[in-house]
Amino acid sequence: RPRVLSGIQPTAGSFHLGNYLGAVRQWVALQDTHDAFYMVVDLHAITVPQDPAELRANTRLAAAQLLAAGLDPERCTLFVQSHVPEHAQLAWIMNCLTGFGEASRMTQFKDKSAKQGADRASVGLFTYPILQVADILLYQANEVPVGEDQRQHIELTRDLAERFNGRFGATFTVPAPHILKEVAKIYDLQDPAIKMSKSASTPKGLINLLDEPKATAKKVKSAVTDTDTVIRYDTVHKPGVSNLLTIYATLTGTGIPELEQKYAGKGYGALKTDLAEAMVEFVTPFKERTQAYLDDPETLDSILAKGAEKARAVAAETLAQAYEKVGFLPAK
Ligand code: AQP
Repeated sequence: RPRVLSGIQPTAGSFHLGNYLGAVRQWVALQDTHDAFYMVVDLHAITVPQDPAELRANTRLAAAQLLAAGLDPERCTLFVQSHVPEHAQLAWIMNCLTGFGEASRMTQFKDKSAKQGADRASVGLFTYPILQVADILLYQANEVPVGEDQRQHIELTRDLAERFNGRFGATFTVPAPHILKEVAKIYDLQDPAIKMSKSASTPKGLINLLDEPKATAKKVKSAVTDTDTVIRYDTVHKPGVSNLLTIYATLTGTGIPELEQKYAGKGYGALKTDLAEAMVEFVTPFKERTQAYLDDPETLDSILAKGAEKARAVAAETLAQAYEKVGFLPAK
């Protein structure tokens, strides 16, 4: 079976709809066809300041949401990044293989550091993509299921895998991005020119999966569309409507052409009402399942401990190979 690896940050509060449709939903599907490794990336989270108690709680919350979304510890390996020290160890080697200029070209760093003020951004935020490289290469992943915003980081991963292999001999699998075109970028409900994101979206533009279902329905109903009335998929002229169609089609497993037909001659109100209902149907049990995992932290922690053990077995083997290739003297 080909292998997949992906990660998600332990965000305060909740995953948002972009995280779910762009990434987590694919993770669930890939469990059946791939040897799947998924992690909560707490090392990545501390690239911006975190309250320690909240970080710990959010790490459990992220794991609970992943299980609620359909990850099954019997069919995939679910773990917490800091439980596997090899991530930081391989990241150091990768840091030393990356050019400063090369790292400086990462657009996500430019965006995020611009928001914080370049001087205040941490060096960790700068090297974040390189830690991501290590995350992926440690597991010899063939594919990495992510949203479009991660494409550049996967390119960097490929470059560094090839560079290491070229310099030291074949060691790492060169991974490919697994990005589903239709859902690669879910847009903000209030500003369909920007991606839905926890840092850039306003509360009304962002659907948090654990929000009150009623509040979510309200956000869908007040989504920005356009002054036209036709329900048609056209990302250039009708970005707001197209985004709603994408979300609706994916959540309900309906084709977009079918939806266009269904709403022919109907107004935006009808589409929004139906989508709001579909959203409520999705988030209500999701919220309940998440809570059930949170109410039983012992079970949750033991799932994560088993996941870490499985992950470490793979990561340690890859790291040992990399250490040997680089020329580190083995500890006797
Ligand atoms: N709007 C989106 N559409 C599709 N996919 C998305 N992802 C994020 N936003 C969208 C994908 O979600 C996965 C987990 O992402 P993360 O843990 O890196 O979270 P993030 O990127 O920090 O989420 P945000 O909201 O995008 O955060 P900020 O605001 O900090 O940039 C990834 O696979 C990502 O592609």
